[in-house]
Amino acid sequence: MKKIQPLFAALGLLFAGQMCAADNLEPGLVGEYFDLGSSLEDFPTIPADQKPTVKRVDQTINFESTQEGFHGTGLVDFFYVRWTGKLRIPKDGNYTFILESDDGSRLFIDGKQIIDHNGLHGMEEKSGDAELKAGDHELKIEFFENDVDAGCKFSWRPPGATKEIVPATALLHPAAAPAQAGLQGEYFDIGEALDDFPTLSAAKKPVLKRVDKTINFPSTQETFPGTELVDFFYVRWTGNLRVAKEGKHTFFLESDDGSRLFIDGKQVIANGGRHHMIEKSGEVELTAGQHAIKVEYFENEVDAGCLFSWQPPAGSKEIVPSSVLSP
Ligand SMILES: [Ca+2]
Ligand SMILES: [Ca+2]
Ligand SMILES: [Ca+2]
Ligand SMILES: [Ca+2]
Repeated sequence: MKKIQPLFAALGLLFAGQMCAADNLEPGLVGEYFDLGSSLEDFPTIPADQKPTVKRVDQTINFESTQEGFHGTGLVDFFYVRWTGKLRIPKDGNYTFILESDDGSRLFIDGKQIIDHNGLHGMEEKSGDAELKAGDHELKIEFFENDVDAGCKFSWRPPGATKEIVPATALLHPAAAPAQAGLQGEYFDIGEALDDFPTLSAAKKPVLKRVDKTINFPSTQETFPGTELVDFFYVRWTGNLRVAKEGKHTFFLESDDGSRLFIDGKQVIANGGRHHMIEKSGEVELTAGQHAIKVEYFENEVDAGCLFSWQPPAGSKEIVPSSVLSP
């Protein structure tokens, strides 16, 4: 059994991940924990603009009674928790829900109260039934602790099944917004002629910091796109490159004036010195996954441009797309 269980757990997670990817939901409920600081006899009224003391995703609501800090939150007494998200019902039928809590708790499905287990009490159960259609339903659970012991467990009994803690695969919340794509660009105004990459003092601050989706700046004598920089500047782009398929990757930097590329701290392209729009390339074997990337570029004067391209294994040459870059 010991060997089999992790496999089942892994498959379960994989399945849950695939199931949720399409509708942008992830397992678990959003838990908002409020420290209230004074005794409670029933559910508090929380002002809409009050920020929670702790906000996190709880995979299940299966919190044993404790007199210590409440399961990683540091909250001991006089607190209130609101869990929200979706309840994924696998098939139509009559579902029994059970809240066991110290002190009060209550359950809402699609805005309708199913369990009212309020007031001050020990770790006691209360149940409620709901006739539900297969699919996702709005879920809200509230819980408060006055003092001494605190615990809260949310279980169900689906049609024809036995009582169990409602699993994370049935509790969902909207996925966080995907991480911004592109590279972090730091633009430095050097203010004097440059023969090559400048050495910046640690104290030197960029005049501009932004995320550039791609490095795709054709040559111009005007201001460098989106900046006020014309001449005598230096740019450092940093972030991660996501490689889909292991193999030989060719990278290209075409720039006026100099540029260079580092991957995982190793220089892949040297295109330094003063020059017109000239392209240089470098090849590197990369494993699938994330790689640290740094592109440096400087402009002395007159024309300024920088283009960063690649040719992945079995692909054609293109500007490195924002979808594989993260700042
Ligand atoms: Ca307590
Ligand atoms: Ca209590
Ligand atoms: Ca220029
Ligand atoms: Ca130039």
